[in-house]
Amino acid sequence: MNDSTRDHVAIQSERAVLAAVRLPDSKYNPDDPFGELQSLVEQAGAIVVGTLDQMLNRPVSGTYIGSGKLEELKALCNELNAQTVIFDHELSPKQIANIEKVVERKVLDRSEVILDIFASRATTHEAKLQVEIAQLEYTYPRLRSMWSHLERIAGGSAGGVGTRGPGEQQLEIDRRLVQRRKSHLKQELDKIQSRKERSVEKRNSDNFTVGLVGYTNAGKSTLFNTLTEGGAYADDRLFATLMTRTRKWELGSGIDVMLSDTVGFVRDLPHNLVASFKATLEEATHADLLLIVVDVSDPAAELHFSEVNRTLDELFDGVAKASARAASKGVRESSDEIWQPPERLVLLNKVDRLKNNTELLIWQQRIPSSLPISALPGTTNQPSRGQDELANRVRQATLGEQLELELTLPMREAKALHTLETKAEILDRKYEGDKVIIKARVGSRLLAQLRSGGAHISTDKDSDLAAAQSAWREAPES
Ligand SMILES: Nc1nc2c(ncn2[C@@H]2O[C@H](COP(=O)(O)OP(=O)(O)O)[C@@H](O)[C@H]2O)c(=O)[nH]1
Ligand SMILES: [Mg+2]
Repeated sequence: MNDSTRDHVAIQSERAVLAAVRLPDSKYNPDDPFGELQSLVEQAGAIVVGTLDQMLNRPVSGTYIGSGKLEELKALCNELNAQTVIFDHELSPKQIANIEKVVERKVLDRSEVILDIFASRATTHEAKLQVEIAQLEYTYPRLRSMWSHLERIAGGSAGGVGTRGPGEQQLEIDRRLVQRRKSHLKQELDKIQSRKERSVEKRNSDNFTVGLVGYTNAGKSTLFNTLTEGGAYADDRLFATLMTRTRKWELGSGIDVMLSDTVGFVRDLPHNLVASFKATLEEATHADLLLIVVDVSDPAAELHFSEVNRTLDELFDGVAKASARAASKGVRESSDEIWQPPERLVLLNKVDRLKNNTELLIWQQRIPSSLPISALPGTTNQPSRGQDELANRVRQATLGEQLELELTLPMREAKALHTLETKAEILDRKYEGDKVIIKARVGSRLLAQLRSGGAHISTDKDSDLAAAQSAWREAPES
């Protein structure tokens, strides 16, 4: 396939200049006009060395950007020693060819960058198929113009940078190969999807898992790095569809959770990638807690927030129904495994960029449980904002709802006793024969975890708890 695509659309570690035309109806944050594209390009592994934009009432048809700006763009690339120019729009093959001719560098559009990110991250067979089909669909219509362009710059002879002038005949063969490949991939994808039971996998009960979700440029990766600084990467299968980074996050008091950074929402996601994105998000249903990161300094923040919530609601609704259906058919062995949606905590990020407090107050009124935060690491002059409170909230979530209970354990449950001493609040303790009776404030989730680990603990409220416990997936498999 390499011969029929531009052979180096991947931009890993290339120096890139970003370019954009701002039309009257363009969606962008005037305070951070290249923020979203920069986040995308960096996710694809390139280094952004410069930016250039132009206000226009409508795009110039042949080159999208004006001819004077195009010369400026070339000069900027020369000055900054850039290898690649990335436009914040979808460009036609002809436009790409025309721009490349002037700037004498590889030109990519926004969709190609997104495709590149998905291609480099797809891990499951299904995701790989989806991405390859998307690439064929996006690249295929561009072949003719691309090849004639490449032929021109290669002077009609074989060789040159990444070119092998294929000629008309070769072109026809390439097109047929692309079509054949595409229908083969689609068949294979159909097979996988019809086989795939939309089963609700049991969550990983060893680790409390936390997923970062939100739009691109919201600050997810920054927060991920700040919180887990220096931690080793863990190989976790949470979010396996598109490879994500997972690291241990130490919350203090001996409590660790696994934190995953995810591929973010993007505006105008190429339609043929929606399926892969949804599949990755679907894996978020297996997390214990989702941190929804919103860049409140972005004028589109409200739109982004409601889009994220709407998508999650839809997804969770679907999973809940599938889980209930499975339960009613008796597929489940016990009610312990009925799926519960992960908790959501909304993080109002980049509060340091807000010009006044009013906006923040409005957000906090709307979502009282939300947490203002700055994802940037703190400095001595400027301590980090909201991060300690975040750790507190997550620590609480790991323990579950606080219950005041009388617990009865055999003395030999030394490990469980130790865990209770460190993670619960012991109010009273007495010994009866070979049993310990403890009065404690204890998290329901902690208790369920201890029991699922095999500890024999009975409580004075076991009958009340039975119902509540069926909600915890860590509950013992009886
Ligand atoms: N001022 C400010 N900038 C932030 C904050 N969090 C993230 N950023 C910046 O926002 C940009 C996007 O962040 P990134 O973590 O890549 O976003 P992601 O796409 O959600 O992973 C980067 O330039 C960050 O430095 C914050 O709390 N305050
Ligand atoms: Mg990121």
